[in-house]
Amino acid sequence: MKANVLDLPEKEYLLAGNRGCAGCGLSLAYRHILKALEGKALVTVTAGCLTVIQGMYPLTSVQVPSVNTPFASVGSAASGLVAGLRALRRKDLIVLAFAGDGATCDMGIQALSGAADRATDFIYICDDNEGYMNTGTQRSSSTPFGAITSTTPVRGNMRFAKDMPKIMEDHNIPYVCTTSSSYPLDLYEKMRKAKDIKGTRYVHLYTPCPPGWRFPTAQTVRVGKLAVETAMVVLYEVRDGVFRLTGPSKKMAEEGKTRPVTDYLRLQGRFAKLTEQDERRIQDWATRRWQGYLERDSRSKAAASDVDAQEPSEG
Ligand SMILES: Cc1ncc(C[n+]2csc(CCOP(=O)(O)OP(=O)(O)O)c2C)c(N)n1
Ligand code: SF4
Repeated sequence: MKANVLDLPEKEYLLAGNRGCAGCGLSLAYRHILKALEGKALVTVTAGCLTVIQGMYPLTSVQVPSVNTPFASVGSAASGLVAGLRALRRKDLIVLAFAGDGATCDMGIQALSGAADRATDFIYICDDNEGYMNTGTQRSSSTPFGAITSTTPVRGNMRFAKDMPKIMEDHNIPYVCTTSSSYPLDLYEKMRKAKDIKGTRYVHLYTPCPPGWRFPTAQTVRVGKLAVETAMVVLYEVRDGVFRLTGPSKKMAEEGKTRPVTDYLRLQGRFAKLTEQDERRIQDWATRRWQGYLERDSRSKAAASDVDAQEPSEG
């Protein structure tokens, strides 16, 4: 059954007055993630905006236990925590590894790959704010083409982002999904689903960041929604190898509609130096990728109806 905003638990596990910037997509998302897990999580987190939001010892803004770990070892730290909980026969807690896109796509990819290869029973969330935001917006391999960062200040970033969810899909793990802080119900439902699956579950979470992306703090939800409506970000899940578009992306596929990428790009100061040719390249990239997702979605539907047709009819 689909979640409704009225179904969300009232209990808060991320407290108000934390150190996130005004309009931070990550703090909005983290609130819903902890609600979906009912606070029954043992979190391991790398240095980044979430460590700051969670607070510095002896203060904390969260009501869940949390371990800070170096960038390169969050996958290994999670494996150790899973083994520790097993030894203690604690079945009530889920290990949640949480890391930014710099920590995931650049520095921690090998330990994450190893944990997935060992079928470690945990949820990994890559919080993708498309750069090293906590240290002042450096480029990561998940930064989009054309974005100005403090390490690509002149022309902007000249490479398209690494497709991290696709890399995780190729580890043949039971669950991979993409979601966004601008769609809290989509995020909540996917977290509830991930919670009940055994093995490695990978969640790629897009979180707009007002200071890093250079837009007004009141526009966070709008910017995240425009990313999806222009197909710069596509929401989907892959359950046991079966791909399907979800939520707003599924609706866009049914209606055959996407908005031009300019609607998304022009709201953000980080894209201020794009030339017309750059914009065309980004539009082509988004259109080509979207087409690929539509084809995958249709193939999955066709395969499901083939199976239905082969089922012996009752009676
Ligand atoms: C080994 C090491 N190098 C550098 C740093 C400094 N540092 C702290 S947070 C951070 C940025 C992390 O970026 P990302 O993983 O994308 O997370 P975000 O800050 O965007 O949440 C860096 C470089 C560090 N803590 N440890
Ligand atoms: S820099 Fe960006 S991601 Fe980090 S706390 Fe501020 S708004 Fe959130």
